[in-house]
Amino acid sequence: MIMPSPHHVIVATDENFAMPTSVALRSLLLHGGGPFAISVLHNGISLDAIDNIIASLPDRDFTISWHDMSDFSVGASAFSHLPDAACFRLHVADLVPASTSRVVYLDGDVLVRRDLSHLFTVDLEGAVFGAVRSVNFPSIATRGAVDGWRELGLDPRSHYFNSGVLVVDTDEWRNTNVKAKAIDYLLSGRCGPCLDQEALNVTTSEQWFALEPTFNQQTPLLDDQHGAHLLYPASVIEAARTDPHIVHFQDRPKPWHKGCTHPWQDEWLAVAAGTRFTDHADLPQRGLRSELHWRTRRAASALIKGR
Ligand SMILES: [Mn+2]
Repeated sequence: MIMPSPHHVIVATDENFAMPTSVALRSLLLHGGGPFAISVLHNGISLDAIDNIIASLPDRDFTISWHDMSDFSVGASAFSHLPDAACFRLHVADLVPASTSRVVYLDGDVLVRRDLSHLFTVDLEGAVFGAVRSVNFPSIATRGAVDGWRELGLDPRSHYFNSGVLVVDTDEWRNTNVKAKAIDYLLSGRCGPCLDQEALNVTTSEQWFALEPTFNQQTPLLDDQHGAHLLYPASVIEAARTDPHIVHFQDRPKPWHKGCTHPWQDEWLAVAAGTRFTDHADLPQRGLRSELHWRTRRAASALIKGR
């Protein structure tokens, strides 16, 4: 009998992100597809955290492997404001068998809402990876995106992506030496606060494939401007706003923090309730009040901006 080849998924976490990572993986498995081969990159998390993540996953067809990346030198030591795990995605092509040509990387602060099979078959047209265009930073030259674009010789109009969801062609990634180039850029002293996201945008400018925004619903898409500046067809924006495949809780407060008013927090909490992680004192009770708060805030914002 020929077994279907597994869909490789990579996540990266530290001890603090173990709980949200378990929610992201649980939501992935609950929506079918697969079988999945999951690799978790971490910086020496506890056995309790590992046990809890495993016990949080539904009884589906998957394997899970653990990779301690503590020795990776581009991490917290160089960039003290972000955890090591934030740069681990650069290893995405090193941890899967050579026979695997595609890996999906997911941030720990995502909620999968639909079957992701499309991401494992979509034609990347020779690109190094697929990603979703950033809503905050529509192009390389947007202030704060790649402020050194001129010296780097980059086209200021080239689009900038959000690195929370990456569909990687591991052969192209290795062939174009993305990891080494991104690390060089991180260590060059030019890089801004978005770190490996900026480094990857510099390294692969014009070499990435644009996925539809439903695969990485970024929070600014939900405000009253609806990401109109990205000039997607209205139906594409509407699908990403109202019924996304992946919600990316990119801003704080995160759904596990007090004061979160994100409209998909309830769905995130429902998946979190099925995990082994139950003792987060910080988890708020979200009810009618916070729903009203969210709507009031959006309405007030619309009034202030006059639309
Ligand atoms: Mn994120």
